Amino acid sequence: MRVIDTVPFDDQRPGTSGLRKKVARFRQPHYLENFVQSIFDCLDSHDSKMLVLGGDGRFYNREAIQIILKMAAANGFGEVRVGRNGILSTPAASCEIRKCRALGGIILSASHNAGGPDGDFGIKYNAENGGPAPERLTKKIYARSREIDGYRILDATDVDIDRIGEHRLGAMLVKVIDPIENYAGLMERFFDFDRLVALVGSGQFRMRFDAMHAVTGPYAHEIFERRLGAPSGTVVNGTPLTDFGGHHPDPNLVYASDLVAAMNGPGAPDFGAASDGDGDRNMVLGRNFFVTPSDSLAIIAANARLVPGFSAGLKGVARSMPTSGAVGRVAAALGIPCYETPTGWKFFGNLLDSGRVSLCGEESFGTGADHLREKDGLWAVLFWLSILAEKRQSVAEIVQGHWSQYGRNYYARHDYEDLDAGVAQSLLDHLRAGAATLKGRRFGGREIALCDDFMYVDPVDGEVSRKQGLRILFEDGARIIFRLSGTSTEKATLRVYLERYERASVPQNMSTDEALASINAAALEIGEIRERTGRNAASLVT
Ligand code: G16
Repeated sequence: MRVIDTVPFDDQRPGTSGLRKKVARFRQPHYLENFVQSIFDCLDSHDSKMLVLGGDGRFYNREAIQIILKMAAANGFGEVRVGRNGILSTPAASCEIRKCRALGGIILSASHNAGGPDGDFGIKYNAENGGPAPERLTKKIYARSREIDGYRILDATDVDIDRIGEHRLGAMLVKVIDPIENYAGLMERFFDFDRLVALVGSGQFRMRFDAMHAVTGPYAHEIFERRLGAPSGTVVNGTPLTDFGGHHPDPNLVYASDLVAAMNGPGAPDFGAASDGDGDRNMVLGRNFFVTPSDSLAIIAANARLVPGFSAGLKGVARSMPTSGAVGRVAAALGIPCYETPTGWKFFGNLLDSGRVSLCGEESFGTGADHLREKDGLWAVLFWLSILAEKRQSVAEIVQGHWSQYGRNYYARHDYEDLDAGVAQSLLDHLRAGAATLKGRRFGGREIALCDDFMYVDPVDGEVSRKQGLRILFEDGARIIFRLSGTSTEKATLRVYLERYERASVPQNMSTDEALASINAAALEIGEIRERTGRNAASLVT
């Protein structure tokens, strides 16, 4: 065991979901090691405890795993369970941590960000509940990273992580595990696989799942094709590649354009879905039809009783603040609470652990439940298949039926990417400074009822999170939210969330652009977006 002298880096503050940086930054001498040692130093006691380790297979995944294994051994862990080939999707890692009662886990991923030598890399710590480290821990890790002066590492040869088996690294046991088995088993218990086989394996129903050359490929082949009997070829781009084939593994209408084209073209399948780099996001499509993540969450809530995993009904639901209010309307009809949290899956952890909610989701293509403590892309796809198996309607009919019962929340997120960080921050600061003066002003025929900076008080531990996004609420229920992304690695991304509600009695046939045009115009004006950024429009609309 060697103790290596080091000096702190000043940029190791975890963002919305762990530490994300360019690969080149992570490969700088001591950079990864400093952060890993900072994590280890902040855990209560890890002597002889178990750690779960894996990642989404992106460039630098394998090297990072070898370093972390040697550091875990030198830091006194008793056992590390690592996914074969270094692979573990984020939901599968959450599943392993919970199943083997590990102290926690390290997941190597920059999620939907591009990979490869010039792309992004990331590292996040998940706690013993299987969920992302809560803010009090990420703050502690950051503080530790600012003062670290050494890290411990074992001098040893690399461990063979490509075959299932057991190895010794000093006194520590390394177990190379099948990354799929426990996760697939959990899905079999949550859903009625016989019913799904009757749909997916019937030969009458066609689906396409795009794994985007990211981590879900092997999971999707196993679950959809082997266990549910979908024809081979249902899963496309199913081999994980270190650079995701040069694409952004981000399941949205822009980056999953091949899937979108297939779903909108002649002979389109009945159902399409995609997942992201580390398998926690999902996008759901019907023939010529896109389901917004916010609507998907609401529709899952409304159909919860269709799956064995929710046979007792929902205890409550939660959505991140920028996510549309659609799920809240379902919760009100069911008579259950709907919690509103800041952006970041970590904020759902306490609500799930305390049994307050069973289902949660975010506008950023994330949906999940109390079966794990991470959002879960394949789970959401299996849920949609369960709804389709029961209703035997098209995706479009299911969504339109939902709107005709609950009304429709027209919704879009406008991203202004690659902004100068100072410019983006000053735009937010300006809004913050003027927030108090906006009440009562009218934009596009709507009056502003409230403008504030969202603050969250965790109902379980009382922890307060401030400055979680500028909210502009209009009297008719329309909203504009401004916040900066916490997952960009270099420049800043301004996110502007637009929403407007129409009652069930009104025809729901406007396009989203049309429905939100005046709200977008108000956002441009209130935020002085053109003047401050030089942009006339968002670079990405989802
Ligand atoms: C992460 C978080 C999500 C969050 C998303 C976007 O997802 O886990 O909770 O909604 O980032 O965050 P931001 O708006 O700050 O960029 P993922 O899939 O990237 O891990």
